[in-house]
Amino acid sequence: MIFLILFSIFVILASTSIAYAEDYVVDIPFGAYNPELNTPTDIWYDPSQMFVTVGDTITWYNDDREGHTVTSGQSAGRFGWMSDKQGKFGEPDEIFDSGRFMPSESWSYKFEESGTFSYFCTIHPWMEGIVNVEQTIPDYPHDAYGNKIEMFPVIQYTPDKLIEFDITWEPNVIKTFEKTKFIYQTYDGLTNSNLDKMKYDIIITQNSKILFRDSGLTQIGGDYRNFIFETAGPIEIRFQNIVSGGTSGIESVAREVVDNSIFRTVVFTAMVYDNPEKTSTSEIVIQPARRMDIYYEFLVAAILVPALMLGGLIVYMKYRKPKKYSDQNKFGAVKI
Ligand SMILES: [Cu+2]
Repeated sequence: MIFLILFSIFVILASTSIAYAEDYVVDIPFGAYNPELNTPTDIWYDPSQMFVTVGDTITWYNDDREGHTVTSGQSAGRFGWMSDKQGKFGEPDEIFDSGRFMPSESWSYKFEESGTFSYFCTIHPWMEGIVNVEQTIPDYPHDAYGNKIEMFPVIQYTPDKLIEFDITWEPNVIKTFEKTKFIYQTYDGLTNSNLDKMKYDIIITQNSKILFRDSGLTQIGGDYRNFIFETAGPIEIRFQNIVSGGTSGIESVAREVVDNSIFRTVVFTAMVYDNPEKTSTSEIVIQPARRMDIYYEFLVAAILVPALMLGGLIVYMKYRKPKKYSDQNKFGAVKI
C-alpha cells in the first residue's frame, strides 16, 4: 500500500513537472569569432540545433573572446559573406535579435510560438544555428476552436434533436503518429435509449481535406474507428447520412420520425498535436545536448525510486514467513 501511495505521488510529481517550461543553454565556444581558427567541431553555436517546446527559454552564453549576436533570419553562410552581393552578412527577419553581447555575457529568449527559427551572428555571418519550437502538448484535449474539452463523452444532437451521438477518443489528447481510437454511441434523442443498427458515414477532415471516410452500422448502440494522424491541427469528425435501421424494437414517437428521416449529420471537432516522440521521417533526437541539472536529477529519481521500491518488495516476498497450507490451498490446489 505504501508502495502504491509513494508511487502515485511520484507519478503525479513526474507528470506535473513535465508541464513546466524548460530552460536551455547554448554555448558560443571560444574561436567562434574566427572562421579560419574554427572550433573543434565547426560549431559556432553549441548545440547548433535545438528542439524545444513553446514557452521554453534558451540562454546563449558567450564563451568567446569577441562580441556576438543571436539574430533570427538567414545567414550568408560560411563563405557567402566574402561575396559582393547585397545582404552578404545575412538577412535578419526581425523575430528576435540579441544585439551584440560581449565575452562572458549571455542573452536569453523565450519562445512563445512554434516553428523553425534559423539564426546567425550579424558580426560573424558564418555563425549559424537553428531552433525547432514544438507546440506544447496540453494534458487535456481541445476542440478545433481551441476550447478545452472538459468532459467525455462529447455529445451532439442531430439538428432535429432526435438522435444523440456521443463520442470519446483514446488517448484523450490526440497526437500525430499515434493511434487514436474514436468510440461513439447513438441514442434516441427523446427516450435516451441506445439506438442499435444505426447506419452512418464517418468522415474525418483536416484542413478541408478528407483523411478518412467509412460507412458503418452501430452494433449494441455503438462502434469505433482507429485512425493515425500525420499532421497537427484542427480536425472535424463528421457523421452523416445517419439512418436508423429500425430493428431495435424501441417504440417511441421519436423512433418513427427517425425512421422517416434519411439524412442527418452531427459534427465533432478536435485538435491534433505534434508528437514530440514520433516523426514520419527519421527518429530525431529530441533532447538537446544540454538541459538544466534538475532534469537529470529527476531522471535518476525516476529510475532509482521505483527500482528501490521493487527491490524492497522482492526482499520482503523472499524472507516473509511462508503462509499456511490452508491459505495456499485457495490459489494453488485444485478443488475436487
Ligand atoms: Cu559573432
